Amino acid sequence: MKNINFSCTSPTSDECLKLTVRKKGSAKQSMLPLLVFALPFFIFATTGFAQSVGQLHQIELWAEKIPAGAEGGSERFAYQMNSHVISDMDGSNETDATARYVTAPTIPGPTIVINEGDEVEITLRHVFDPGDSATLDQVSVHVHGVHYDILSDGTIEYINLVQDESATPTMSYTYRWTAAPGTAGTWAYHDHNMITLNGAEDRGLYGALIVNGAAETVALDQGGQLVTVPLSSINKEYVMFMVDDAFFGMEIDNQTGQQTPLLDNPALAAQQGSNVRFHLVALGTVTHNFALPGYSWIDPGTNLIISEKIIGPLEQYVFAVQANRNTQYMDTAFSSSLLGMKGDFNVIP
Ligand SMILES: [Cu+2]
Repeated sequence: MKNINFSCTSPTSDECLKLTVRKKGSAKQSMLPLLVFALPFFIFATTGFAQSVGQLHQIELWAEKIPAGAEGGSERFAYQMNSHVISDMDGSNETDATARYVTAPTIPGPTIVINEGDEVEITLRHVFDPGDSATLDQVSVHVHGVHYDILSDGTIEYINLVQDESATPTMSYTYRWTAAPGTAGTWAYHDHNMITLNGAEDRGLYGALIVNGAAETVALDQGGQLVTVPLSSINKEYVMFMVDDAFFGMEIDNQTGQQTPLLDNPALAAQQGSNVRFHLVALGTVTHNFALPGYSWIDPGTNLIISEKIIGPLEQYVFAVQANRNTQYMDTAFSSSLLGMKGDFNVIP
């Protein structure tokens, strides 16, 4: 009783007892309507959640050493999708999506496409050959944009103060990501632990995660006309990584889900009239100025029609166009243009 009525100087006085009783009674009276009022919402919220809950992606990713290019240079490493199984959260209704990916380690690594509300359980295996200089190294997956706890950061103990979160030659490591509401977007993932504290993304260990929003729409410029189309009308995705001196890409055919890695400054091709979404992901340290002459697009989150975009280190940018003319995509920033960061965008009649 003392705890209930703080305003009483003497808890045993008549006035205090009256106050306390009145408070207890009023509390009971006020709780009941609240419960009656809240219960339907609670039931609605739980069933609503059960219906709208996303899917579970169980992924096994390999990190491997690949042969250096003809031009030599330092050792290269790459991720390979070994298996990707999509199911309901309880593991029922499994679909095997592994056939979407090429059966080889690739730079860039596989693009993981999920929906807002989904969860990813990604097990990384370190599969370098014995004798490789990196054999004793740790390798990891560190992702941007989605939610995870400290054990899925993909960093080493020196950084995260908890433990090394790496696959080693003898142990795999499993990371768990949640594409919580608000995480829709295109995000980079990369190694954080091999060779340096910042990882070996510069040697090829990087890829993208696309989180498609619930009921997401895409704004398109159709001959100067601003139109909004559903995500399902996008025929092709181009994930274009801008490293410091070249574009590296991944093409995704949305009809089949099939992914094709595209090496440096690749030629892109799309059917006349088809809708193409670009996902630009800047890795490295320089600022880029992306342009697609002859095209303009809606700057997402605005109603502005623009025709080039500055993208800083570690930024990402997503926009869509309708293919209607041949051109070149390019980075017109001074040093990038000197390096020839551009490629063809061909439209197939
Ligand atoms: Cu990063």
